[in-house]
Amino acid sequence: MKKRIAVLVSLISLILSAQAFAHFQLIYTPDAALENGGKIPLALVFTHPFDAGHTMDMGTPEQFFVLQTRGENPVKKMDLLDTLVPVSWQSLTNSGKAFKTDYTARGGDHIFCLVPDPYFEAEEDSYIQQMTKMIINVGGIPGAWMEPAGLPAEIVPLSKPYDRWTGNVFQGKVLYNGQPVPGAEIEIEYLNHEPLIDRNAFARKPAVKAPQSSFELQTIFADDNGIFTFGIPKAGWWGFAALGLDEDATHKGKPCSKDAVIWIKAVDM
Ligand SMILES: [Cu+2]
Repeated sequence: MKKRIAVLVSLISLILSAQAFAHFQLIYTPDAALENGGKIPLALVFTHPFDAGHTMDMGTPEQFFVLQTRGENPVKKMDLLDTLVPVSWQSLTNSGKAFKTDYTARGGDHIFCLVPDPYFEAEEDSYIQQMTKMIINVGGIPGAWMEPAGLPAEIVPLSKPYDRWTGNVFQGKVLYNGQPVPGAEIEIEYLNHEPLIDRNAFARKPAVKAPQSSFELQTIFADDNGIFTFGIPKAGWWGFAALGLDEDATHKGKPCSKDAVIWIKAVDM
């Protein structure tokens, strides 16, 4: 019996430690390429997207803003921090503090940028801060999706992030303080449980089932110029997280992983 409990405990800690590497800061809205402008919902959730697993409590973000870009017009920055409404988001295993807001999108690109409050991961006695971007377009009017947003850590798309067919590749460039990060490690997850934004919850039913846990969290590396390439196997939202971009970074005297996250949506042809 004791042995069985020991096996169980080590199994559980294995599962927990595997999960600990798959945090993803999400900025979610249902559609990336909109035909018409109007009000769209946004949800900020710090979670494990493939299995809609443990959802972490978010603190009040340091920054949340949108860059509105349209043709040659100057970029307009709009602060969205004050619009955020705290919610309790239900994962398949727990609930965590998250945020929601509504946003009125007009023609062009809208580059949403989030600098979260660093999250304390007690198990690792360190912090995680995932600077996150998500880009939508309204009406096919060109915008500045390819320009850096100026975040301390960020992934700059080299492929238009909202025009990917399933089977296309997505390319991005990892920057830290504006400089490319050679060989950056990038984790990739599929948003496998649809966020039910009205219910502050993930759908229980997954879109796909992984044959083995390696497939839940894919790993690739950037090249010497900080550029990575990923072939998109399925329609839906994909998250890319470049991890630990500054080995020396600390927060409140403890190590802090400075990560850059981007979300893109592919559709079937
Ligand atoms: Cu995790």
